[in-house]
Amino acid sequence: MSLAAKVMAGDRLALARLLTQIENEELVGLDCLSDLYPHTGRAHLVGVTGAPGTGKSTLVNRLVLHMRSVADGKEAEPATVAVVAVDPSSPFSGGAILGDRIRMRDLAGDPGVFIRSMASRGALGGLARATAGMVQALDAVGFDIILIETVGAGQAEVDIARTAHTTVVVSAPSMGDEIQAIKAGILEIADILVVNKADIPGADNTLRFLRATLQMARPMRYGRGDHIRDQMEADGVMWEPSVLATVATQGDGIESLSQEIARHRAHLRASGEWAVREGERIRSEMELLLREHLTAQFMTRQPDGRFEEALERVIARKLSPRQAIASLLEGEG
Ligand SMILES: Nc1nc2c(ncn2[C@@H]2O[C@H](COP(=O)(O)OP(=O)(O)OP(=O)(O)O)[C@@H](O)[C@H]2O)c(=O)[nH]1
Ligand SMILES: [Mg+2]
Repeated sequence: MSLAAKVMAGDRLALARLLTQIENEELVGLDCLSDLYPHTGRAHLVGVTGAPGTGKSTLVNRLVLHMRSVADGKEAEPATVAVVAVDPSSPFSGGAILGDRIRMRDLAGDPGVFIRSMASRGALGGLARATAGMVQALDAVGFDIILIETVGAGQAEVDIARTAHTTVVVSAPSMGDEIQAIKAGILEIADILVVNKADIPGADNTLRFLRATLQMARPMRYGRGDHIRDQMEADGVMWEPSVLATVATQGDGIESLSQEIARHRAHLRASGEWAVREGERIRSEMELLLREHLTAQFMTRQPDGRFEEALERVIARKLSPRQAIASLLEGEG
């Protein structure tokens, strides 16, 4: 049986192996992913992002437990859930992965749950690509909901969160996260805002601050001239991001969060935004692949040292970047 067939038959070991191949960008894994691609497109992809230590993993763990314990909509069975946790592997947080795994132990043995941690070694661009690939594989095998945990510290993480249908941004009181979140442009991508650690004094301030900021940011959020969105705004079917308080360690607010995630999915479906986001997602994935492919092709065709030579001339201000690229491209033909 081929790897793709095994994975589709529900072989978890084969799935784990495939995810490793995708993470390492091995050709066999990427080919297998192409075979699985026609089966993707059904899962609800939910990004959970926020500053380090805000409680994302604890929250995700609780969410999974909750989602596995309630019926999914009209269907009698609970939704099946997969988690992809992207852990920054700085020397200081090396223990985080182990910690996450221990917290996830409650879920071991449930065939409706699959959890995968990956360390962010190497380039973040590669990480975003690997994450997208792993999510596609989990989508293809039929998980209803895929939670993607990333540390929202910069643009690369924001890009990962952007591959989701629904983005949950997690803050915690008195950590200066609010400012950081705005800096990283993370508020703009939030469909749901969570103030976790609501048991800590100061949580009310954070809630108020985020609600006020959201009000101010709103006119800018969809002001990009996208006519479908403009029309949706005019029709009054625009999603209003909500701000929820949770205490992940105690499970407080988890049910509301889970319901809000489901409500957002229903909104995306009903408004047509699901298809819009799907189109944007796939377009940016294809454009990224094309860019990488063309760049790699161009670089391999360059005689040794020619690009570096041009780079030096740009650094010395003898050429502009535009002129340098134009002359390199000219030299090609
Ligand atoms: N007081 C309080 N502590 C919490 C709450 N949720 C999580 N914590 C604690 O906060 C710490 C960080 O929790 P994690 O779930 O690992 O946070 P994280 O955002 O996943 O962290 P990174 O993945 O390292 O960015 C742990 O010690 C948790 O027990 C909460 O609601 N209240
Ligand atoms: Mg975590």
